[in-house]
Amino acid sequence: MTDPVDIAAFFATRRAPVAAVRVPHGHIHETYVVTCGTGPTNERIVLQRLNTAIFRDLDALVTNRERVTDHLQGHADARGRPSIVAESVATLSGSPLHIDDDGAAWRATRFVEGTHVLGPDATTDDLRAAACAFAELARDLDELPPPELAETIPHFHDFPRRRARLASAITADRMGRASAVADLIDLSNGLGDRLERELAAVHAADLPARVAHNDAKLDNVLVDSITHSVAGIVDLDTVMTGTVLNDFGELARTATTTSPEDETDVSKIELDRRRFGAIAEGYLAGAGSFLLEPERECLALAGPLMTLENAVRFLTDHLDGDVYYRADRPDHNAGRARAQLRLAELMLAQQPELRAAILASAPSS
Ligand code: GN1
Ligand code: MG
Repeated sequence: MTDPVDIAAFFATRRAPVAAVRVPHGHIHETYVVTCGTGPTNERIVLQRLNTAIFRDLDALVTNRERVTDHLQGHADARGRPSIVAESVATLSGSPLHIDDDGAAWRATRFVEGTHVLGPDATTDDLRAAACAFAELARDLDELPPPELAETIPHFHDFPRRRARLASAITADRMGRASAVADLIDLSNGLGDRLERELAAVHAADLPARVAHNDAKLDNVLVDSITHSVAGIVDLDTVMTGTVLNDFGELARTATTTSPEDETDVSKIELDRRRFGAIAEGYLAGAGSFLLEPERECLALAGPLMTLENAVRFLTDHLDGDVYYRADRPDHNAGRARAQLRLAELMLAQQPELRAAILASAPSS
């Protein structure tokens, strides 16, 4: 096993790396916080071993990140505020990545001291601020000069295509797991058909292309531990073309319930409409006139869309044999799918209430 402390020594830190702690966040990359030096002048970096089976085009990853970071720095400077993006730390030879002896790619950013990521204990004020920050990010990135950002994962949020992949995984049934999860397959198909009908009714396919974060989970938001203001948005790997549904929906998926993504007792999963109201208020306030009427019209379906898409992806991975997401046990992805299906079901059942919350949040013009 490669020692992250040894890898960190290839990066241009001011002090020598001394200790690394693995961070449990994320299903894809391996993430460590590395302390460099000791005593009050120590420095910390976030070091990541990238999953190149999933992010195959490292040039696209690096170039997108640089373009997004530079653009957002310009906006931050104009507002006299620190940037929302953590500073990258290059290698000693000035490269954005270190490739180790096994061919693995590593990158580093400066740890933003005095902050923490939002979790289930986030207050409605935190949620409002986080949603506002994601909307502002989309607004700022709307002015990103051409060319279009590279597609780091092709067809990432193509829901019909994700469903088609699930159908192939069911047919192939490589692990012989399909019959044991027949209830999940049925539920996924039923909710998927219903959602596609509802999306068609509001013409969701005609929504304008936007630059989206595309992984707008609550725990990708850093807040100042004292003031609670948003100090950063992390995980820029999938910042690329999308729609507002992708980010608002991912926020709704992760912020409107306090249950974990892999809750095993689905009867505990609740949709907290106060929390939904807070993200609707924050997102609409942050977006302002940037958000067009047809986008607002579809917004209540964003949560079900992203929640169901995640369920479909987890279920597919369960049937494929857990090749995509890190899994702690053989039924982990099935459990994640079951929990996300339940949440999607609640969100679809409460569409009138969610629509009303969005209407109530629309800033008066
Ligand atoms: C993955 O690794 P992480 O937690 O940042 C996935 C997201 C899913 C999420 C589910 C590149 O994100 O799309 O929504 O798991 N990222 C990728 O928790 O597939
Ligand atoms: Mg991610």
